[in-house]
Amino acid sequence: GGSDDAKRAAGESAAEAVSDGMIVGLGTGSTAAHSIRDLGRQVDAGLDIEGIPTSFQSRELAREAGIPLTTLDDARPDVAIDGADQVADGQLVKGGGAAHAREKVVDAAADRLLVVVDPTKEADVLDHPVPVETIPDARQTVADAVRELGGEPELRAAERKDGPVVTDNGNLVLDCDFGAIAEPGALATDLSKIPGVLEHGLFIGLADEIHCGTDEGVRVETL
Ligand code: DER
Repeated sequence: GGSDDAKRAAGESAAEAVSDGMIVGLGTGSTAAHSIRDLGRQVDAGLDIEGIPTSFQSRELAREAGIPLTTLDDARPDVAIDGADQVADGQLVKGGGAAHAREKVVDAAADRLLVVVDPTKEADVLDHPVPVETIPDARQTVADAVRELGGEPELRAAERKDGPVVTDNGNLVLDCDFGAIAEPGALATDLSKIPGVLEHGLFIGLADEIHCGTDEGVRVETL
């Protein structure tokens, strides 16, 4: 991935948009982690916010950073800050951290979604494999349906555990390579219809700003 300096620049740029009294959706991944750490420093300095985490990882990081937490049972985010695996024309592929089901709920509930990336995530056309979270029993029928749509599904293997990655929701992830995705909106709709699919990593029409960190500074695109 991109340089940590670029990721930090993006993360801190988005964190600047957070002000007193806000409820903030806290995204998952190494770039959003910089936003969480920056917000923690701002909370130490007196910023009055509450965070809604999007994964086990972002919740633990927010607790370490000292950010008071709440949930969607009690609040709605004014702004969410989250990373992406790829951005093209304002549309996202997410799910590198297998957290995209809860991320999409929080990101969609936010008034504004600020996406934090480095230049390695930017593309002209989305062509990154799309993570699809499936209930375990439906893995094969979902894989069949993905192939029908022209994708090549691959069960995401865990690193330091024998067998597959298991999500915070107890499900499995298929990384589905469709090559270049000409109509991401249409594919998103088709994937959502597959029985057994809990959520997929195409985030269509959700991003409001893209903060792209470079070694020279941050480029902010408002959508
Ligand atoms: O899992 C996710 O959706 C993350 O946001 C991921 O897409 C980006 O993670 P990174 O900032 O570590 O590259």
